[in-house]
Amino acid sequence: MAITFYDLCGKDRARFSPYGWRTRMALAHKGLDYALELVTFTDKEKIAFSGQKLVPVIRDGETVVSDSFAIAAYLEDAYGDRPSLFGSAEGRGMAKALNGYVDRMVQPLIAPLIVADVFACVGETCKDYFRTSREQRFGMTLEAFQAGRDEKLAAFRTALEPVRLVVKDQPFIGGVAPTYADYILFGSMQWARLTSTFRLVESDDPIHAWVDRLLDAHGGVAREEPIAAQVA
Ligand SMILES: N[C@@H](CCC(=O)N[C@@H](CS)C(=O)NCC(=O)O)C(=O)O
Repeated sequence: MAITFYDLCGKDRARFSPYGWRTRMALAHKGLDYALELVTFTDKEKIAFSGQKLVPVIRDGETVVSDSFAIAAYLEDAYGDRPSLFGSAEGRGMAKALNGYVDRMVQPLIAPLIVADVFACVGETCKDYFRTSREQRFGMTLEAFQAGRDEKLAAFRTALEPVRLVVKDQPFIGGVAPTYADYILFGSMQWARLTSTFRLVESDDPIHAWVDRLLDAHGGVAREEPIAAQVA
């Protein structure tokens, strides 16, 4: 069965979605080939068949799955003969807890550090949509939301402490090799790394070394992605 992966893209086909990276790493982990369909912020009719408006989406034969965690769970079940994303039922539960933690507690702390930089990486035809939708969400301009980011950094770094405590003692959350639990927070770090030159963690932070290890995982698929911030 051929998988089609619908991933978000910005300017110059840049793929920086944190959720898209979770799926991209999951597909690489499973060693699955796929056809790629890039979807811009204003091009969502491409995923109308999924019955919702967010990417990532995958289509695998007759099966359509949206939401990055649901996609990981689907891939785990449908491709049980490939390397496991969760390790066990217990691992799946722990990964889901981390997914909720990153979505609800970490992502909201990253957005005010980089959102105006992300805007610079969005394609011209999507800029109005991105600005209007995000400014409505945040209740202020992108620039005001990102202002004073140096002062907001400490809260973000503190929120990483639960993961830092793990990866200072072992290479990955998953142990000696990465699992889906790693890809969840990695997606957020990769989002910032690709769209902004703002330094989220110091180079001596164990989180920095962990990100570096994930950039090398699966043939370096994450490191190969061009840094949109440099061309924006
Ligand atoms: N819970 C979803 C969230 C997906 C999501 O928010 N995707 C963003 C891209 S990062 C999106 O499609 N945004 C479209 C928009 O803002 O119009 C997941 O884990 O996949």
